[in-house]
Amino acid sequence: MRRRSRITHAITIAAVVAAGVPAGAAAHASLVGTSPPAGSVVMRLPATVTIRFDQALGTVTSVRLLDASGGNHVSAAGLDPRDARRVVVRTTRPVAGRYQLRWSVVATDGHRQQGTVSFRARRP
Ligand SMILES: [Cu+2]
Repeated sequence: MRRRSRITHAITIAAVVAAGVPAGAAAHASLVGTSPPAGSVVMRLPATVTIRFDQALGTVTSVRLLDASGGNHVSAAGLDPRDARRVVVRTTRPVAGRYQLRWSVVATDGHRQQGTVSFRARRP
């Protein structure tokens, strides 16, 4: 999956360069990090979880924040209106335990990116 998307991206860059357009025009977004960070243990689920990329995004396709029993704790998710590199996720119904933050976005070059990050909350 990851390899395939890299290959697709390389082909896109090659096509853009061949067309004489600067390669920088093909903005490809990579995950910079999340808050809470991957693998971290927080006291409680924060009211806002953020996902940061190195390039502006076009669309947030889906964001889920799943607890150990599969319950979704997202009340709203979307691009930060002041910074299109950031996805802001409002959370709800905090519980203790492991969370999986699953995101799917489309970068401004039209490429879909998806991933999962896990963290834990000590208390509800
Ligand atoms: Cu791309």
